[in-house]
Amino acid sequence: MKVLVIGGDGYCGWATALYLSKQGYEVGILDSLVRRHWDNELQVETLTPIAPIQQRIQRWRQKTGKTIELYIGDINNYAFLSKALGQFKPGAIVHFGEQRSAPFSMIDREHAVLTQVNNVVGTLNILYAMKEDFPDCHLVKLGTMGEYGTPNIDIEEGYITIEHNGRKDTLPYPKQPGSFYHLSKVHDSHNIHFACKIWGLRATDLNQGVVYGVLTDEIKKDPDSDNDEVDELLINRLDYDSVFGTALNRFCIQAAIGHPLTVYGKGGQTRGFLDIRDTVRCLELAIANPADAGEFRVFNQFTEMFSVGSLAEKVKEAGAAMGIKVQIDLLENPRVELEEHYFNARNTKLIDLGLEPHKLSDSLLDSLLNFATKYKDRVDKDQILPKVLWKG
Ligand code: NAD
Ligand code: USQ
Repeated sequence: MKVLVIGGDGYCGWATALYLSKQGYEVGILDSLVRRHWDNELQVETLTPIAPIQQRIQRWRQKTGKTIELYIGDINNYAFLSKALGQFKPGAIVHFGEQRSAPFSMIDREHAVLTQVNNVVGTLNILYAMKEDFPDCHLVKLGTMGEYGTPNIDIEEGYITIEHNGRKDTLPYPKQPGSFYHLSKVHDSHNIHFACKIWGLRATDLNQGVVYGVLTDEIKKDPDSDNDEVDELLINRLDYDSVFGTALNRFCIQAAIGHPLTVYGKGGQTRGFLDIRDTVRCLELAIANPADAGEFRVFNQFTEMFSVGSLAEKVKEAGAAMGIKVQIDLLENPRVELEEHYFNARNTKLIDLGLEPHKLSDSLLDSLLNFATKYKDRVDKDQILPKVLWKG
């Protein structure tokens, strides 16, 4: 089957494109490379030196004999998107191609507008292109667990059955997102749901939790060995700065450079997390088991729940075992969010399809800490502390 990975030059997209290619899918990557441009604008760099996309793809071909088609352009440009789809003719579209940082979306009005236009218009264009030319194609769209917020009841997978005044219905689960970025995902979900209903499109919304890790077999020098050495031309990005870096990845890199771990507020914020090796497998499972025509399916894509404070403690312990002394700082929270709350989300649908989770282990933390130590000279320490405040 032909799978177009939109956003395939990014963190989740690159790992997924290689994994699907290895599994025998015919893979295309579509990306505007705008993320590299945003890094330049913010003057931040991934911890790992990533090669240009053309070199990455060339290296993959050299190594495996597998070709990945490349389409460079913006999905907000409908003519470009429609032409690329016409050339590639996908059976499934995996859509990672969005502005994905909550702090980025909260910098100012311009960044909020950029985020919502980029994300909502891009997804709407994909829906129209599918309706026009590929009505049977399966859209696998990355949403986020943050769409739900932190309600004081259990979080279901997309829908909740409610009884009200003696009547009963199954309705989209209430959304209480915590940034203009997370809101863009809610808007996307509504648009996709509506398009499935009126045009009979098929879609899966993957409400993914926070992803950690960087090592997938495909980027290793020798994928069949236990040796963690990576191929420098295939290496994936690993963000650590306060705008694009995410909690656990940041904590490991902070530990490696001797910076106190930056826990925001009380640290009781609990989220769903998953290893990037499970991200790629979830995508494969969603593609291999497509939604029905007209179905808008929602899976919660995370494997474990942790509070950020407890993650910091785990990194401290792993550091101590490796002889790295780790300090934890409780910083004033730059965000507006609950710091102590109930959080219990269901995540059985992907497990039912066959996902075997990689639980967060000491060995994963060791490997991330080793990775961070290897590249620690590339860290710009000015990019660690948060600069974007939710209250402006
Ligand atoms: P990323 O920034 O590394 O990659 C996104 C890619 O999409 C980039 O290469 C970028 O150039 C491209 N892109 C953005 N807008 C585009 C456009 N208009 N046209 C074409 N290409 C465009 O992000 P990521 O961490 O790989 O996240 C991928 C997706 O997964 C996002 O939708 C994100 O919201 C979701 N997600 C990520 C995480 C995480 O922890 N990283 C967690 C949950 C959900
Ligand atoms: N946090 C800290 N210290 C830090 C960084 C973050 O305490 O140094 C806290 C935040 O305040 C928040 C939690 O950790 O409570 C998660 O923050 P994050 O930056 O790791 O993740 P978030 O902003 O939610 O966004 C990331 C991805 C986004 C994805 C989302 C999944 O960037 O694309 O949608 O994770 S989820 O969180 O489940 O919505």
